[in-house]
Amino acid sequence: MSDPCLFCRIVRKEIPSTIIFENDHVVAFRDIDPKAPTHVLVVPREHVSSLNDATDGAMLGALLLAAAGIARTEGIAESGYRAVINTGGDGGQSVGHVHVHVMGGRRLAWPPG
Ligand code: DGP
Repeated sequence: MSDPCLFCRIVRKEIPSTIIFENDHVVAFRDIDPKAPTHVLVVPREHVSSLNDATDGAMLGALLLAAAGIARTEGIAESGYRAVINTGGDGGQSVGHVHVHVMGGRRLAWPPG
């Protein structure tokens, strides 16, 4: 049976995506439905369902360091950006593999809707 996790399949390149960065710990690819001029998802190679299930501090650090690096290479580090981890139903999480949204390139409203 094929892996039901969409992002695990993207990590393994079974499903095409526009990957812009990868290292031993994380893979980053463009969101299929961008909500800002730059909208990248950073995911761990290892399957972790949500932030609620994350116990590996090194993995979480790798996600955030990759997010900051992507902001620099995307040219939004100085103008500003948002790194968001939607978690659970009220948090708006729709894919059950923890991921950081890196969004920028326009002024983002606060608070989010
Ligand atoms: P969230 O709602 O926080 O779980 O974010 C999931 C994001 O994943 C959402 O912004 C859309 C994106 N997404 C869903 N399916 C795909 C896909 O097949 N490819 C890519 N690149 N992004 C996807």
